[in-house]
Amino acid sequence: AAPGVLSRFRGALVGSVLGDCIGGEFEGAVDVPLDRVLQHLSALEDETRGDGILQYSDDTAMMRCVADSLLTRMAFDERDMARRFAKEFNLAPGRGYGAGVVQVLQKLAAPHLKDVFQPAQAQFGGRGSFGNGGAMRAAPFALAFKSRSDVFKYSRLGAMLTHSCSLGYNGAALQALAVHLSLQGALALPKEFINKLISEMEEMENDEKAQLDAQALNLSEFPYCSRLHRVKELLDRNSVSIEEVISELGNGIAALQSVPTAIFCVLHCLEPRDGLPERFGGLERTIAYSLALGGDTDTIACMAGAIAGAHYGIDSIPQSWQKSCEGVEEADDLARRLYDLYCLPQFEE
Ligand code: R7I
Ligand code: MG
Ligand code: MG
Repeated sequence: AAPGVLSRFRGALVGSVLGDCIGGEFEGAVDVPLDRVLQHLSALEDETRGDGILQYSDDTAMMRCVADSLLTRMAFDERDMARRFAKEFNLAPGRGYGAGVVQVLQKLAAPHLKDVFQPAQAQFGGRGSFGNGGAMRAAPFALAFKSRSDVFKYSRLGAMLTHSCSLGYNGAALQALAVHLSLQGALALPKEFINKLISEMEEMENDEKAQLDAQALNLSEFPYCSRLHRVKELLDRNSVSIEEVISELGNGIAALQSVPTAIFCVLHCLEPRDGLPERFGGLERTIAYSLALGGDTDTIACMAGAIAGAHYGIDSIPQSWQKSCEGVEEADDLARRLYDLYCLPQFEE
């Protein structure tokens, strides 16, 4: 039976934390043999290792700030969210933040900062960051807002607190949209799922700022749409190698090289795959496959984990995996509370 809505909410945030914690092992690795991935995953089943041994990184730390802010303010409040990012960074600066975003987080800590979007706009010579830091924390927007337009609007604004380049915030909106659709069961029809993403991104990228950024970075006119078309082509092939996925979609720290990749991982792993254990369910396959791509593995697995968790639900996630990762209980609690908020009629705008 298809999972219920609450199970999907919990699966989304827990799946995101698992991807971050489990994927951290291979972040930045160029070549990750599948054997090593499976070894890493089977070690999670070892009861003698102790609970919460795999620590979460900036991906989860910032996702928690987003969820906490939306829950406390019962709306998107940019000042509150910015303050939480800065406070969290100050408390635990060693969680593996991107090299550039650290400057933004330090500026956001200034008590009398007038415009909380300004520090992000000063990044990278004024163009802003195109990193995937906005996308990695975007899932809670899909759990907090019902309408697609609100999910879009607020996930973009939330990303703009650190990423003012359109590639950065549009990547966040794409990730939030993928979680939004997955929560509604849209992955039951994978072709329609990807077509919906493409048509929504066509509208989003048909925008002056998006076109200027794409031009300045020497990209095609509709960068996300063209990557999503490549996702579609790869899905249509009989067999796809890891090398092809990396060269067609990327596995890097830029949102453009990781959000469509994460979406591909989820779609590709809807079915059993050669080389992955038969006993694996879809969420386990998705995370294992994301790790095998190498590169920005914690973030790609975190984003793929959120989309897949929203599809398969919390009961698809092995207990041993949940016990191995720091912050799972907290993420589960945030998901339950976001579900309660989602069910409140007054939260509809
Ligand atoms: O995007 P961001 O928060 O980093 C997230 C990543 C995830 O993988 C996390 O797991 C963590 O490891 O970091 O942080 P940013 O510093 O804004 O962007 C990440 C990196 O992308 C930067 O440090 C740059 O190397 C690169 N980058 C750019 N390089 C040149 N020009 C981002 N934007 C630009 C740019 O405009
Ligand atoms: Mg990280
Ligand atoms: Mg990362």
